[in-house]
Amino acid sequence: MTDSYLPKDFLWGFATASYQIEGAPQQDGRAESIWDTFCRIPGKIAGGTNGDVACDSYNRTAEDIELLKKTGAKSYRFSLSWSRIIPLGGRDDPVNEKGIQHYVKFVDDLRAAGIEPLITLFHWDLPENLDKRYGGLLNKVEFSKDFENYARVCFKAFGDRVKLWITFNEPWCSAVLGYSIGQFAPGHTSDRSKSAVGDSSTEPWIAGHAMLIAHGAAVKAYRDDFKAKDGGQIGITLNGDWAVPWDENDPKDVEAANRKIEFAISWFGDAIYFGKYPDSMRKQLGSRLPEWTPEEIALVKGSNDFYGMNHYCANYVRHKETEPDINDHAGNLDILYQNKEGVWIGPETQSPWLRPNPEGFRKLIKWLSDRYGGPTFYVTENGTSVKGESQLSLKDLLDDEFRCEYFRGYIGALADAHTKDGVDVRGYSAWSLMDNFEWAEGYETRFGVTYVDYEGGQKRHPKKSAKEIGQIFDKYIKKE
Ligand code: PNW
Repeated sequence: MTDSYLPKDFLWGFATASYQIEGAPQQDGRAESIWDTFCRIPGKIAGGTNGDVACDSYNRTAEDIELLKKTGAKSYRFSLSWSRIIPLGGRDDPVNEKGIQHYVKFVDDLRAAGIEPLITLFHWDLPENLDKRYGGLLNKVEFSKDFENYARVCFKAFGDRVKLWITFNEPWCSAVLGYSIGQFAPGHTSDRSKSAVGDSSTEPWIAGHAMLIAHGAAVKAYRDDFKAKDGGQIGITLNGDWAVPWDENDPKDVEAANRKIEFAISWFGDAIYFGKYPDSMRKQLGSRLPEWTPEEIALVKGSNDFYGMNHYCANYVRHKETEPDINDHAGNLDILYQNKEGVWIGPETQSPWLRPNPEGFRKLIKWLSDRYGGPTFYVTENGTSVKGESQLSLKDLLDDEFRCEYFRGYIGALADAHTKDGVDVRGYSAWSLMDNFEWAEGYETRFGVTYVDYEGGQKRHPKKSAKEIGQIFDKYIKKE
């Protein structure tokens, strides 16, 4: 038995994102986002699918709230579709009242069900028009002004009802997967065989800088004009895995493991908490990493009320002796699943990048807490796919013991981090409430605690994990 616990009033629930669940791309005045156009590029999405229907959640909000209620969830993290709220995206473009009304009703219905909304403003689905108009994330001046305007429209419309705001979801993914590897929208890469556009030696760093400035601008707007009245909190959500040295006795591997985390997380975290980029990044990237102006530092430094942490897995990391490649965005190292003793870091899942390792969660949240002066954390995503789940019969896949075990391990590790390491954590959103459009992996990879029968009228079938999560939290959350 464990003595570890989570605080009373701990806010636990589930997470989703607009493009992954909503469908209804043309309904009520929505215009296209970069993901609508990206999905049409042949070969980008497994099975040639897209988010046109997804879970049809835009038309099934009542059903989704019922699902949440059944789990006992206290909160729901979801993202707003910028393309529904300001279809053309820009600060001089019209606001779409129908889009606003949809989310106002959804938030009211959630609250009536006793579920606290956590809103993400940007979960990757940039209005296509802004990419066309000025290059989207590559134009920090235009992008940050338009993002601030969009954020203000949202604070004004929902601010009295929403107390937790997340500006950006995983800027690393937008920057690296969208502007270097080309695996995510808008699909830039300097490899001309994969894409006609892009310069992956500079674009990811430019896009990352633009998101940081836009985040800072939105936080300033909230603090200046909304926070006193609405009393909410605002922060950014950063993704990051734990890194374990391939050879614990090799100082170069130890350093590489640290460097991996700096390139993935401190890229954004150091900017927000210290107003600078990590030295390891400056050393490798030189002038390819943007310089900070004093105005930008003033905007970005100190711009988190809380740290939103997305976390899924751990990797072994081995340093490279060679000079870093100009496109290297990881920190001149190899990412491995097995160390030199032949030990796997965790079992296989359906996602090539995801190998569960709960101890890594405890270590990383402690690492972050130490580095950033003990901020308040909300874990905004954590979850797993299951190898071969899509091939199972309905009966077998609903019995998702692998996923239950994942949650037991990870939530236990979080309670240990809170109790034994003194980490201030107040909430947790499991990814995901239901199976959904898993970006480049299409619909084959499922992360839901609810099975969605896409061919069978979108019927939702709760898996075993949907019930189990509440029991796990019940075990850890203090009653008094
Ligand atoms: C996160 N990687 O994405 C996102 O926030 C979710 O939208 C997504 O569905 C979820 O994790 C599961 O994948 C990631 O390749 C996508 O390392 C890819 C990676 C990490 C996170």
